[in-house]
Amino acid sequence: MKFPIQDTYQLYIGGDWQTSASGETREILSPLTGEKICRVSEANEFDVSAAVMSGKAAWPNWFMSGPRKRQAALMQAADRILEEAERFAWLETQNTGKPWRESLANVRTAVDRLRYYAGAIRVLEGNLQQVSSDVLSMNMREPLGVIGIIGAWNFPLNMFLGKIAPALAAGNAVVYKPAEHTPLSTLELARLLGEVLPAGLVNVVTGPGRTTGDALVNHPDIRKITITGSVETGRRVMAAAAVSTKQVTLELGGKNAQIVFPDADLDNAAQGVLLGAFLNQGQVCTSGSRIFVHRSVKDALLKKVLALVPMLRCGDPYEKTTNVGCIVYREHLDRILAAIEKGRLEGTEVLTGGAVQDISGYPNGLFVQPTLFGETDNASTLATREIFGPVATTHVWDEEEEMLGLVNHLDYGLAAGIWTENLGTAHRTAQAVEAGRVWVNCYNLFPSGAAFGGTKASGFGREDSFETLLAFTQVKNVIIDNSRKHRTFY
Ligand code: TXE
Repeated sequence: MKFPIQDTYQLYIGGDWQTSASGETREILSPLTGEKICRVSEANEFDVSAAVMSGKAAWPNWFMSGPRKRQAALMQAADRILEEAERFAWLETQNTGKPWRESLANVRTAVDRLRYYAGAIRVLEGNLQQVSSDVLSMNMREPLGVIGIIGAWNFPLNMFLGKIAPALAAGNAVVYKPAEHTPLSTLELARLLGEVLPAGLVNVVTGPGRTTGDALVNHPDIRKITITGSVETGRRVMAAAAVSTKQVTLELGGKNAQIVFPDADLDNAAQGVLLGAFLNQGQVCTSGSRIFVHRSVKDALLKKVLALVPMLRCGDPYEKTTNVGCIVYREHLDRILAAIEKGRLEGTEVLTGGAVQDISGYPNGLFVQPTLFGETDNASTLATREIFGPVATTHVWDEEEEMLGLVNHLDYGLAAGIWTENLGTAHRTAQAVEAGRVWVNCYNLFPSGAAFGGTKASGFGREDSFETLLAFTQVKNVIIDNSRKHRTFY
């Protein structure tokens, strides 16, 4: 299996490929081989402005075409993407190094998001109030205009489609900036979308956050910014967006706890703990990297978890049996290895993993072993900083109240997992944890319709749900007075 990749990608603006104003390009490297995959253009403020202008020209007609036509176009886009699912999955794996099977699952999830919002737009309604026999007040939902979207590199394909789908469904246009290292699937998807959607509705500008991203955030005609990234970047973007009174949605990662109660089904919990900590090589904002296990079941759980480790097959991502691929870029691999080393220096025992993984045929591949630390100091760097790699720590607890204090003491508040057979325990704990998403007896499920997002430093705003659609609209109130009577002020 192999699909074509262009040598150089230009910017996708107004339904066409355009050379960047500066003419500058950047090399995109394969995390599997370290070799160049392609080159992409670097957009500066003039390019961003051109993209915003084309969005501005496109969205009014798109909105006025009505929900039925918008639904049909989004459904058509979904069908077309699914027809080429294997190609998009292949491209995603080339650029990210994640297992091909996982990339394929990502394509299906993303297609489901398009279909979800295509359906949702048909039931999006305003409301009407009869103020008096003569006066009607109507609250009507309208789009915001042009939305600036900034993606991260861990799920490039999902992020692109999942973020643009509600914005487009609501009648907006988008200017999307993918992460520096992973623009490939986005650019190829933009080409396909251009065959189905009106020109100018979806624009893609590639380039660094500090220049291209910044130009997007500062552009006066962008009405809203939505970003997935680090806490530092999110705060910077929010501050910049305030200058031109833009709305923002921030999805900023986490340091998430998986809580195992004494009555948990330990076989289920052991599998879930592995999936929660190591899916996508741990490069997941919801990664369940802090495992809080009750002392009475600690040995039994760890024994089961360690027995399952051989099921994590790290290798050629295109092999059907591989379920652990590589890290997206070298500097990030170095950060992960440094975090592991720091953990060792802090005196924490490595129960499994802890080193790079040699994979035959990929001498330059960025592979690292799934790594589980034993009992970890809750105040250590290892236990408090988001590592965003396949690294998890064990935390043993005795008292529920104390455990919840430790779970909640970090600034992050994105996700948590609860493993128990008792519904009361599950319900009580789900309410007590400070997180926007709580899984009970499962982990890392992301169905369309389930509102996803964080609290505290993990950000705000919700994705993947009807709430998201609403957040890409604003309410316009229209009052109609049929009395023809001049009303007085009081
Ligand atoms: O993130 P950045 P990086 C966390 C994770 C990871 C760390 C660093 O812990 O190790 O962040 O990753 C764009 N104006 N997450 O350096 O810099 C940037 O170009 C506008 C968690 O990649 O936050 C990219 O497109 N945009 C996370 C995006 O922001 C700017 C996913 C994210 O990059 C910008 C990614 C600026 N000033 C990293 N600066 C999650 N929530 O899942 C950067 N960007």
